[in-house]
Amino acid sequence: SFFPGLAQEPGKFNYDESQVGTYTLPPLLQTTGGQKITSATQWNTTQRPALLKLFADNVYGRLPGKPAGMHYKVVSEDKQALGGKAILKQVTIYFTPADTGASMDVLLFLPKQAKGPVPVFAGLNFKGNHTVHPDPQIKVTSRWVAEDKNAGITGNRANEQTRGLQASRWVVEEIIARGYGLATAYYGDLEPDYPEGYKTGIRTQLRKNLKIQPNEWGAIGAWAWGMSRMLDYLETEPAVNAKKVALQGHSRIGKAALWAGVNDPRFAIIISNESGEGGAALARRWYGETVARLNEAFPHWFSPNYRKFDHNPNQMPVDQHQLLALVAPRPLYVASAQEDQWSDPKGEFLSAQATAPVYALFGKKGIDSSAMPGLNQPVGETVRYHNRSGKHDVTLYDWQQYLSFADKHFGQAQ
Ligand code: GTR
Repeated sequence: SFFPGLAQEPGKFNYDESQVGTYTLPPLLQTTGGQKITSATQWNTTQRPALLKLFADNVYGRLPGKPAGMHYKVVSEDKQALGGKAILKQVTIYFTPADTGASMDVLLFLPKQAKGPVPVFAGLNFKGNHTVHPDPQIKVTSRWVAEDKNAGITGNRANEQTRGLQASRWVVEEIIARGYGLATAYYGDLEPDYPEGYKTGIRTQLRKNLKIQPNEWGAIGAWAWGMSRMLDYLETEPAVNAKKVALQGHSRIGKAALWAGVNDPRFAIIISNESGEGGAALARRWYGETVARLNEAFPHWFSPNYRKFDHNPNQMPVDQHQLLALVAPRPLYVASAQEDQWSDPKGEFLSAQATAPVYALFGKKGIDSSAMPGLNQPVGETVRYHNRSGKHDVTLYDWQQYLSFADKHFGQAQ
């Protein structure tokens, strides 16, 4: 765990279905002023912008736009990666006109055999690009990384021994074999994940004399913003079909992927892998992690306004099913893991299921049944859900579902 003590602490929270109690979710198809939403046009012009603003002002904070002077530099390109099956490219995105200021290193794998621009999975990683795959040419991050005694990460510095450390979470060979590309960057390039991390991250780098406002973006906002900047770059890459970019995120990065996905309609598919509280899970359902615990453990993730709801999530003007509904009409995949009760699999399912009436406005089918599906049994069409057996993680099983989901909605990649 990133935060010592957390492994024991969640045991003190509610894991008893009989204690969840009752709650009323804020309506999807009615405005705060009481107006009923009955068409896709009304959703797009009235309800969607209103909800997006409520999430920005009360939960995640406001996002800035694309900075002027942003530019890209190719750092390396290998046309014979993965034993000749892939192109491996490393590109640095500079957020300012200078090549010395704020930047993000993108690692891109593309299938070699592609006949044209390919669909791509995009997402941020937790420990540096060099941990995504053991290929020795991938640059080892020089940024702050979280301590990990088991992996030999001490002094907040990455090392050669951590190459490929997270490879099981990215299944690069599988993604390439199915005809997709993969674009990833280290989330710490945007903001190091600790309470004071913003001081060296883009929130400070992009704005001198940052004074944190009540609806200021937090680290989740910074990571989400970086995802959109990665997409800006992908739009300039001729080998990529930027209209077919599926954004994937796990856990805290899953919360950020949802926030990026609802703000940036260019992302064609959104995938939340065990994003839990502050992500896909309903806040009003008292089970597993709570808003209070989230804000106490991670005071830098959300906007200061979110703290107002620490002890009364019922007072929030929104709940997370509304965030998921903002993905509509685009395909959305919400995934849970059974042993990850901290993320509240059922609360993630109910939230995904609740979006069905919004997808219906667009003639799309979400999840019909309100019954939690069995283990490893994905359900739903344009909104899909599974509860995988096993622990909090991203596995080959998860990726196989995402690849098939992308095949279905993008048309087979190869
Ligand atoms: C936990 C946190 C969760 C989730 C997770 C992760 O400590 O309580 O909300 O974000 O970290 O990112 O792995």
